[in-house]
Amino acid sequence: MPETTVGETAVVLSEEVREALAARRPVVALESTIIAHGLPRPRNLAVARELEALVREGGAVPATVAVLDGTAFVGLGKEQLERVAVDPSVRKLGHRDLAPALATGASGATTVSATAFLAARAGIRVFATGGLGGVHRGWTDTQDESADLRLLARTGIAVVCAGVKSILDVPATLQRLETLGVSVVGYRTDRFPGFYLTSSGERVDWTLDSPEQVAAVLRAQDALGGPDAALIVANPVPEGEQLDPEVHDRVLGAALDECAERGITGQAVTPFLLEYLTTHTAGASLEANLAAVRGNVWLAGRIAAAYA
Ligand code: PSU
Ligand code: MN
Repeated sequence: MPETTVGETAVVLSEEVREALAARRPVVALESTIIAHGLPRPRNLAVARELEALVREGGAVPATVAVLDGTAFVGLGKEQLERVAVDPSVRKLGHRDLAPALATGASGATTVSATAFLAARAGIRVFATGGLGGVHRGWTDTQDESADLRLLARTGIAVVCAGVKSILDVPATLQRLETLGVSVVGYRTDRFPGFYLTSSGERVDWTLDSPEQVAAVLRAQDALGGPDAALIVANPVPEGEQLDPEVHDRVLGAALDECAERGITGQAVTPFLLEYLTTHTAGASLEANLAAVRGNVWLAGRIAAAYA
């Protein structure tokens, strides 16, 4: 294990991100776990680049977050982004893994929890991803609840997402978010999105219709003394691009059975289920996932621009 010194350079902002933040120009944080562990190779690298381009189209600077050789980077260069996408030794890092990774010189992609933490540290207010982690089905037995929820409960960042992943127990996750004090708004919908599906069927209490309205909520958080928890901006995948709900329910059922049979637990659960769905829907779930992520990343750029 290489010895490293964790010093002031533990978190490094790219020059572009640093300059944008200093000039109060819009910046959008992007996570890297979806790239390294959520999408099949080699498509993942193309998607990583495309997402950064989409943020720019919205008028903001992309800040993809990852840990490389024991340093946390907010804003990746071309080669760094490539490494996250192609290097199979890149681990999956939640928030609790950051300190061990920094201390041991490890490299890893950051989940929502680790990304939200590092982005907020860097002074970034808007973050885009696909679907959040949450309370897993069968949680009463396994106690599997994504660390994303705990981090969102204590991090003042707006997360644009297509709800939480539909592989989860969605009502239980919404309940937890309520308990944790995380604000949830639907973007142009009064239904909580269902990740691959336009709607999870669950209601949301608030509906916002424009990036300016979302930016106004961020300013209201500031006026209330600064955000002490996240704002979830739940942006549904367009109905024409969602996964067929009947296919979704059938294949997800089989995926959950297989996951249990194979005894897959912990960090491996989410990547396993996502990959199973991609394979067993002949790629249709992947297209729906990508459509959701693209929409979120684009909207996040707009929100960041409206807030800056
Ligand atoms: N959204 C996607 N694909 C993903 C993820 C989110 O469209 O792969 C990742 C995020 O990084 C999220 C993680 O934080 O899945 C949740 O993993 P877990 O359930 O192990 O906490
Ligand atoms: Mn988990």
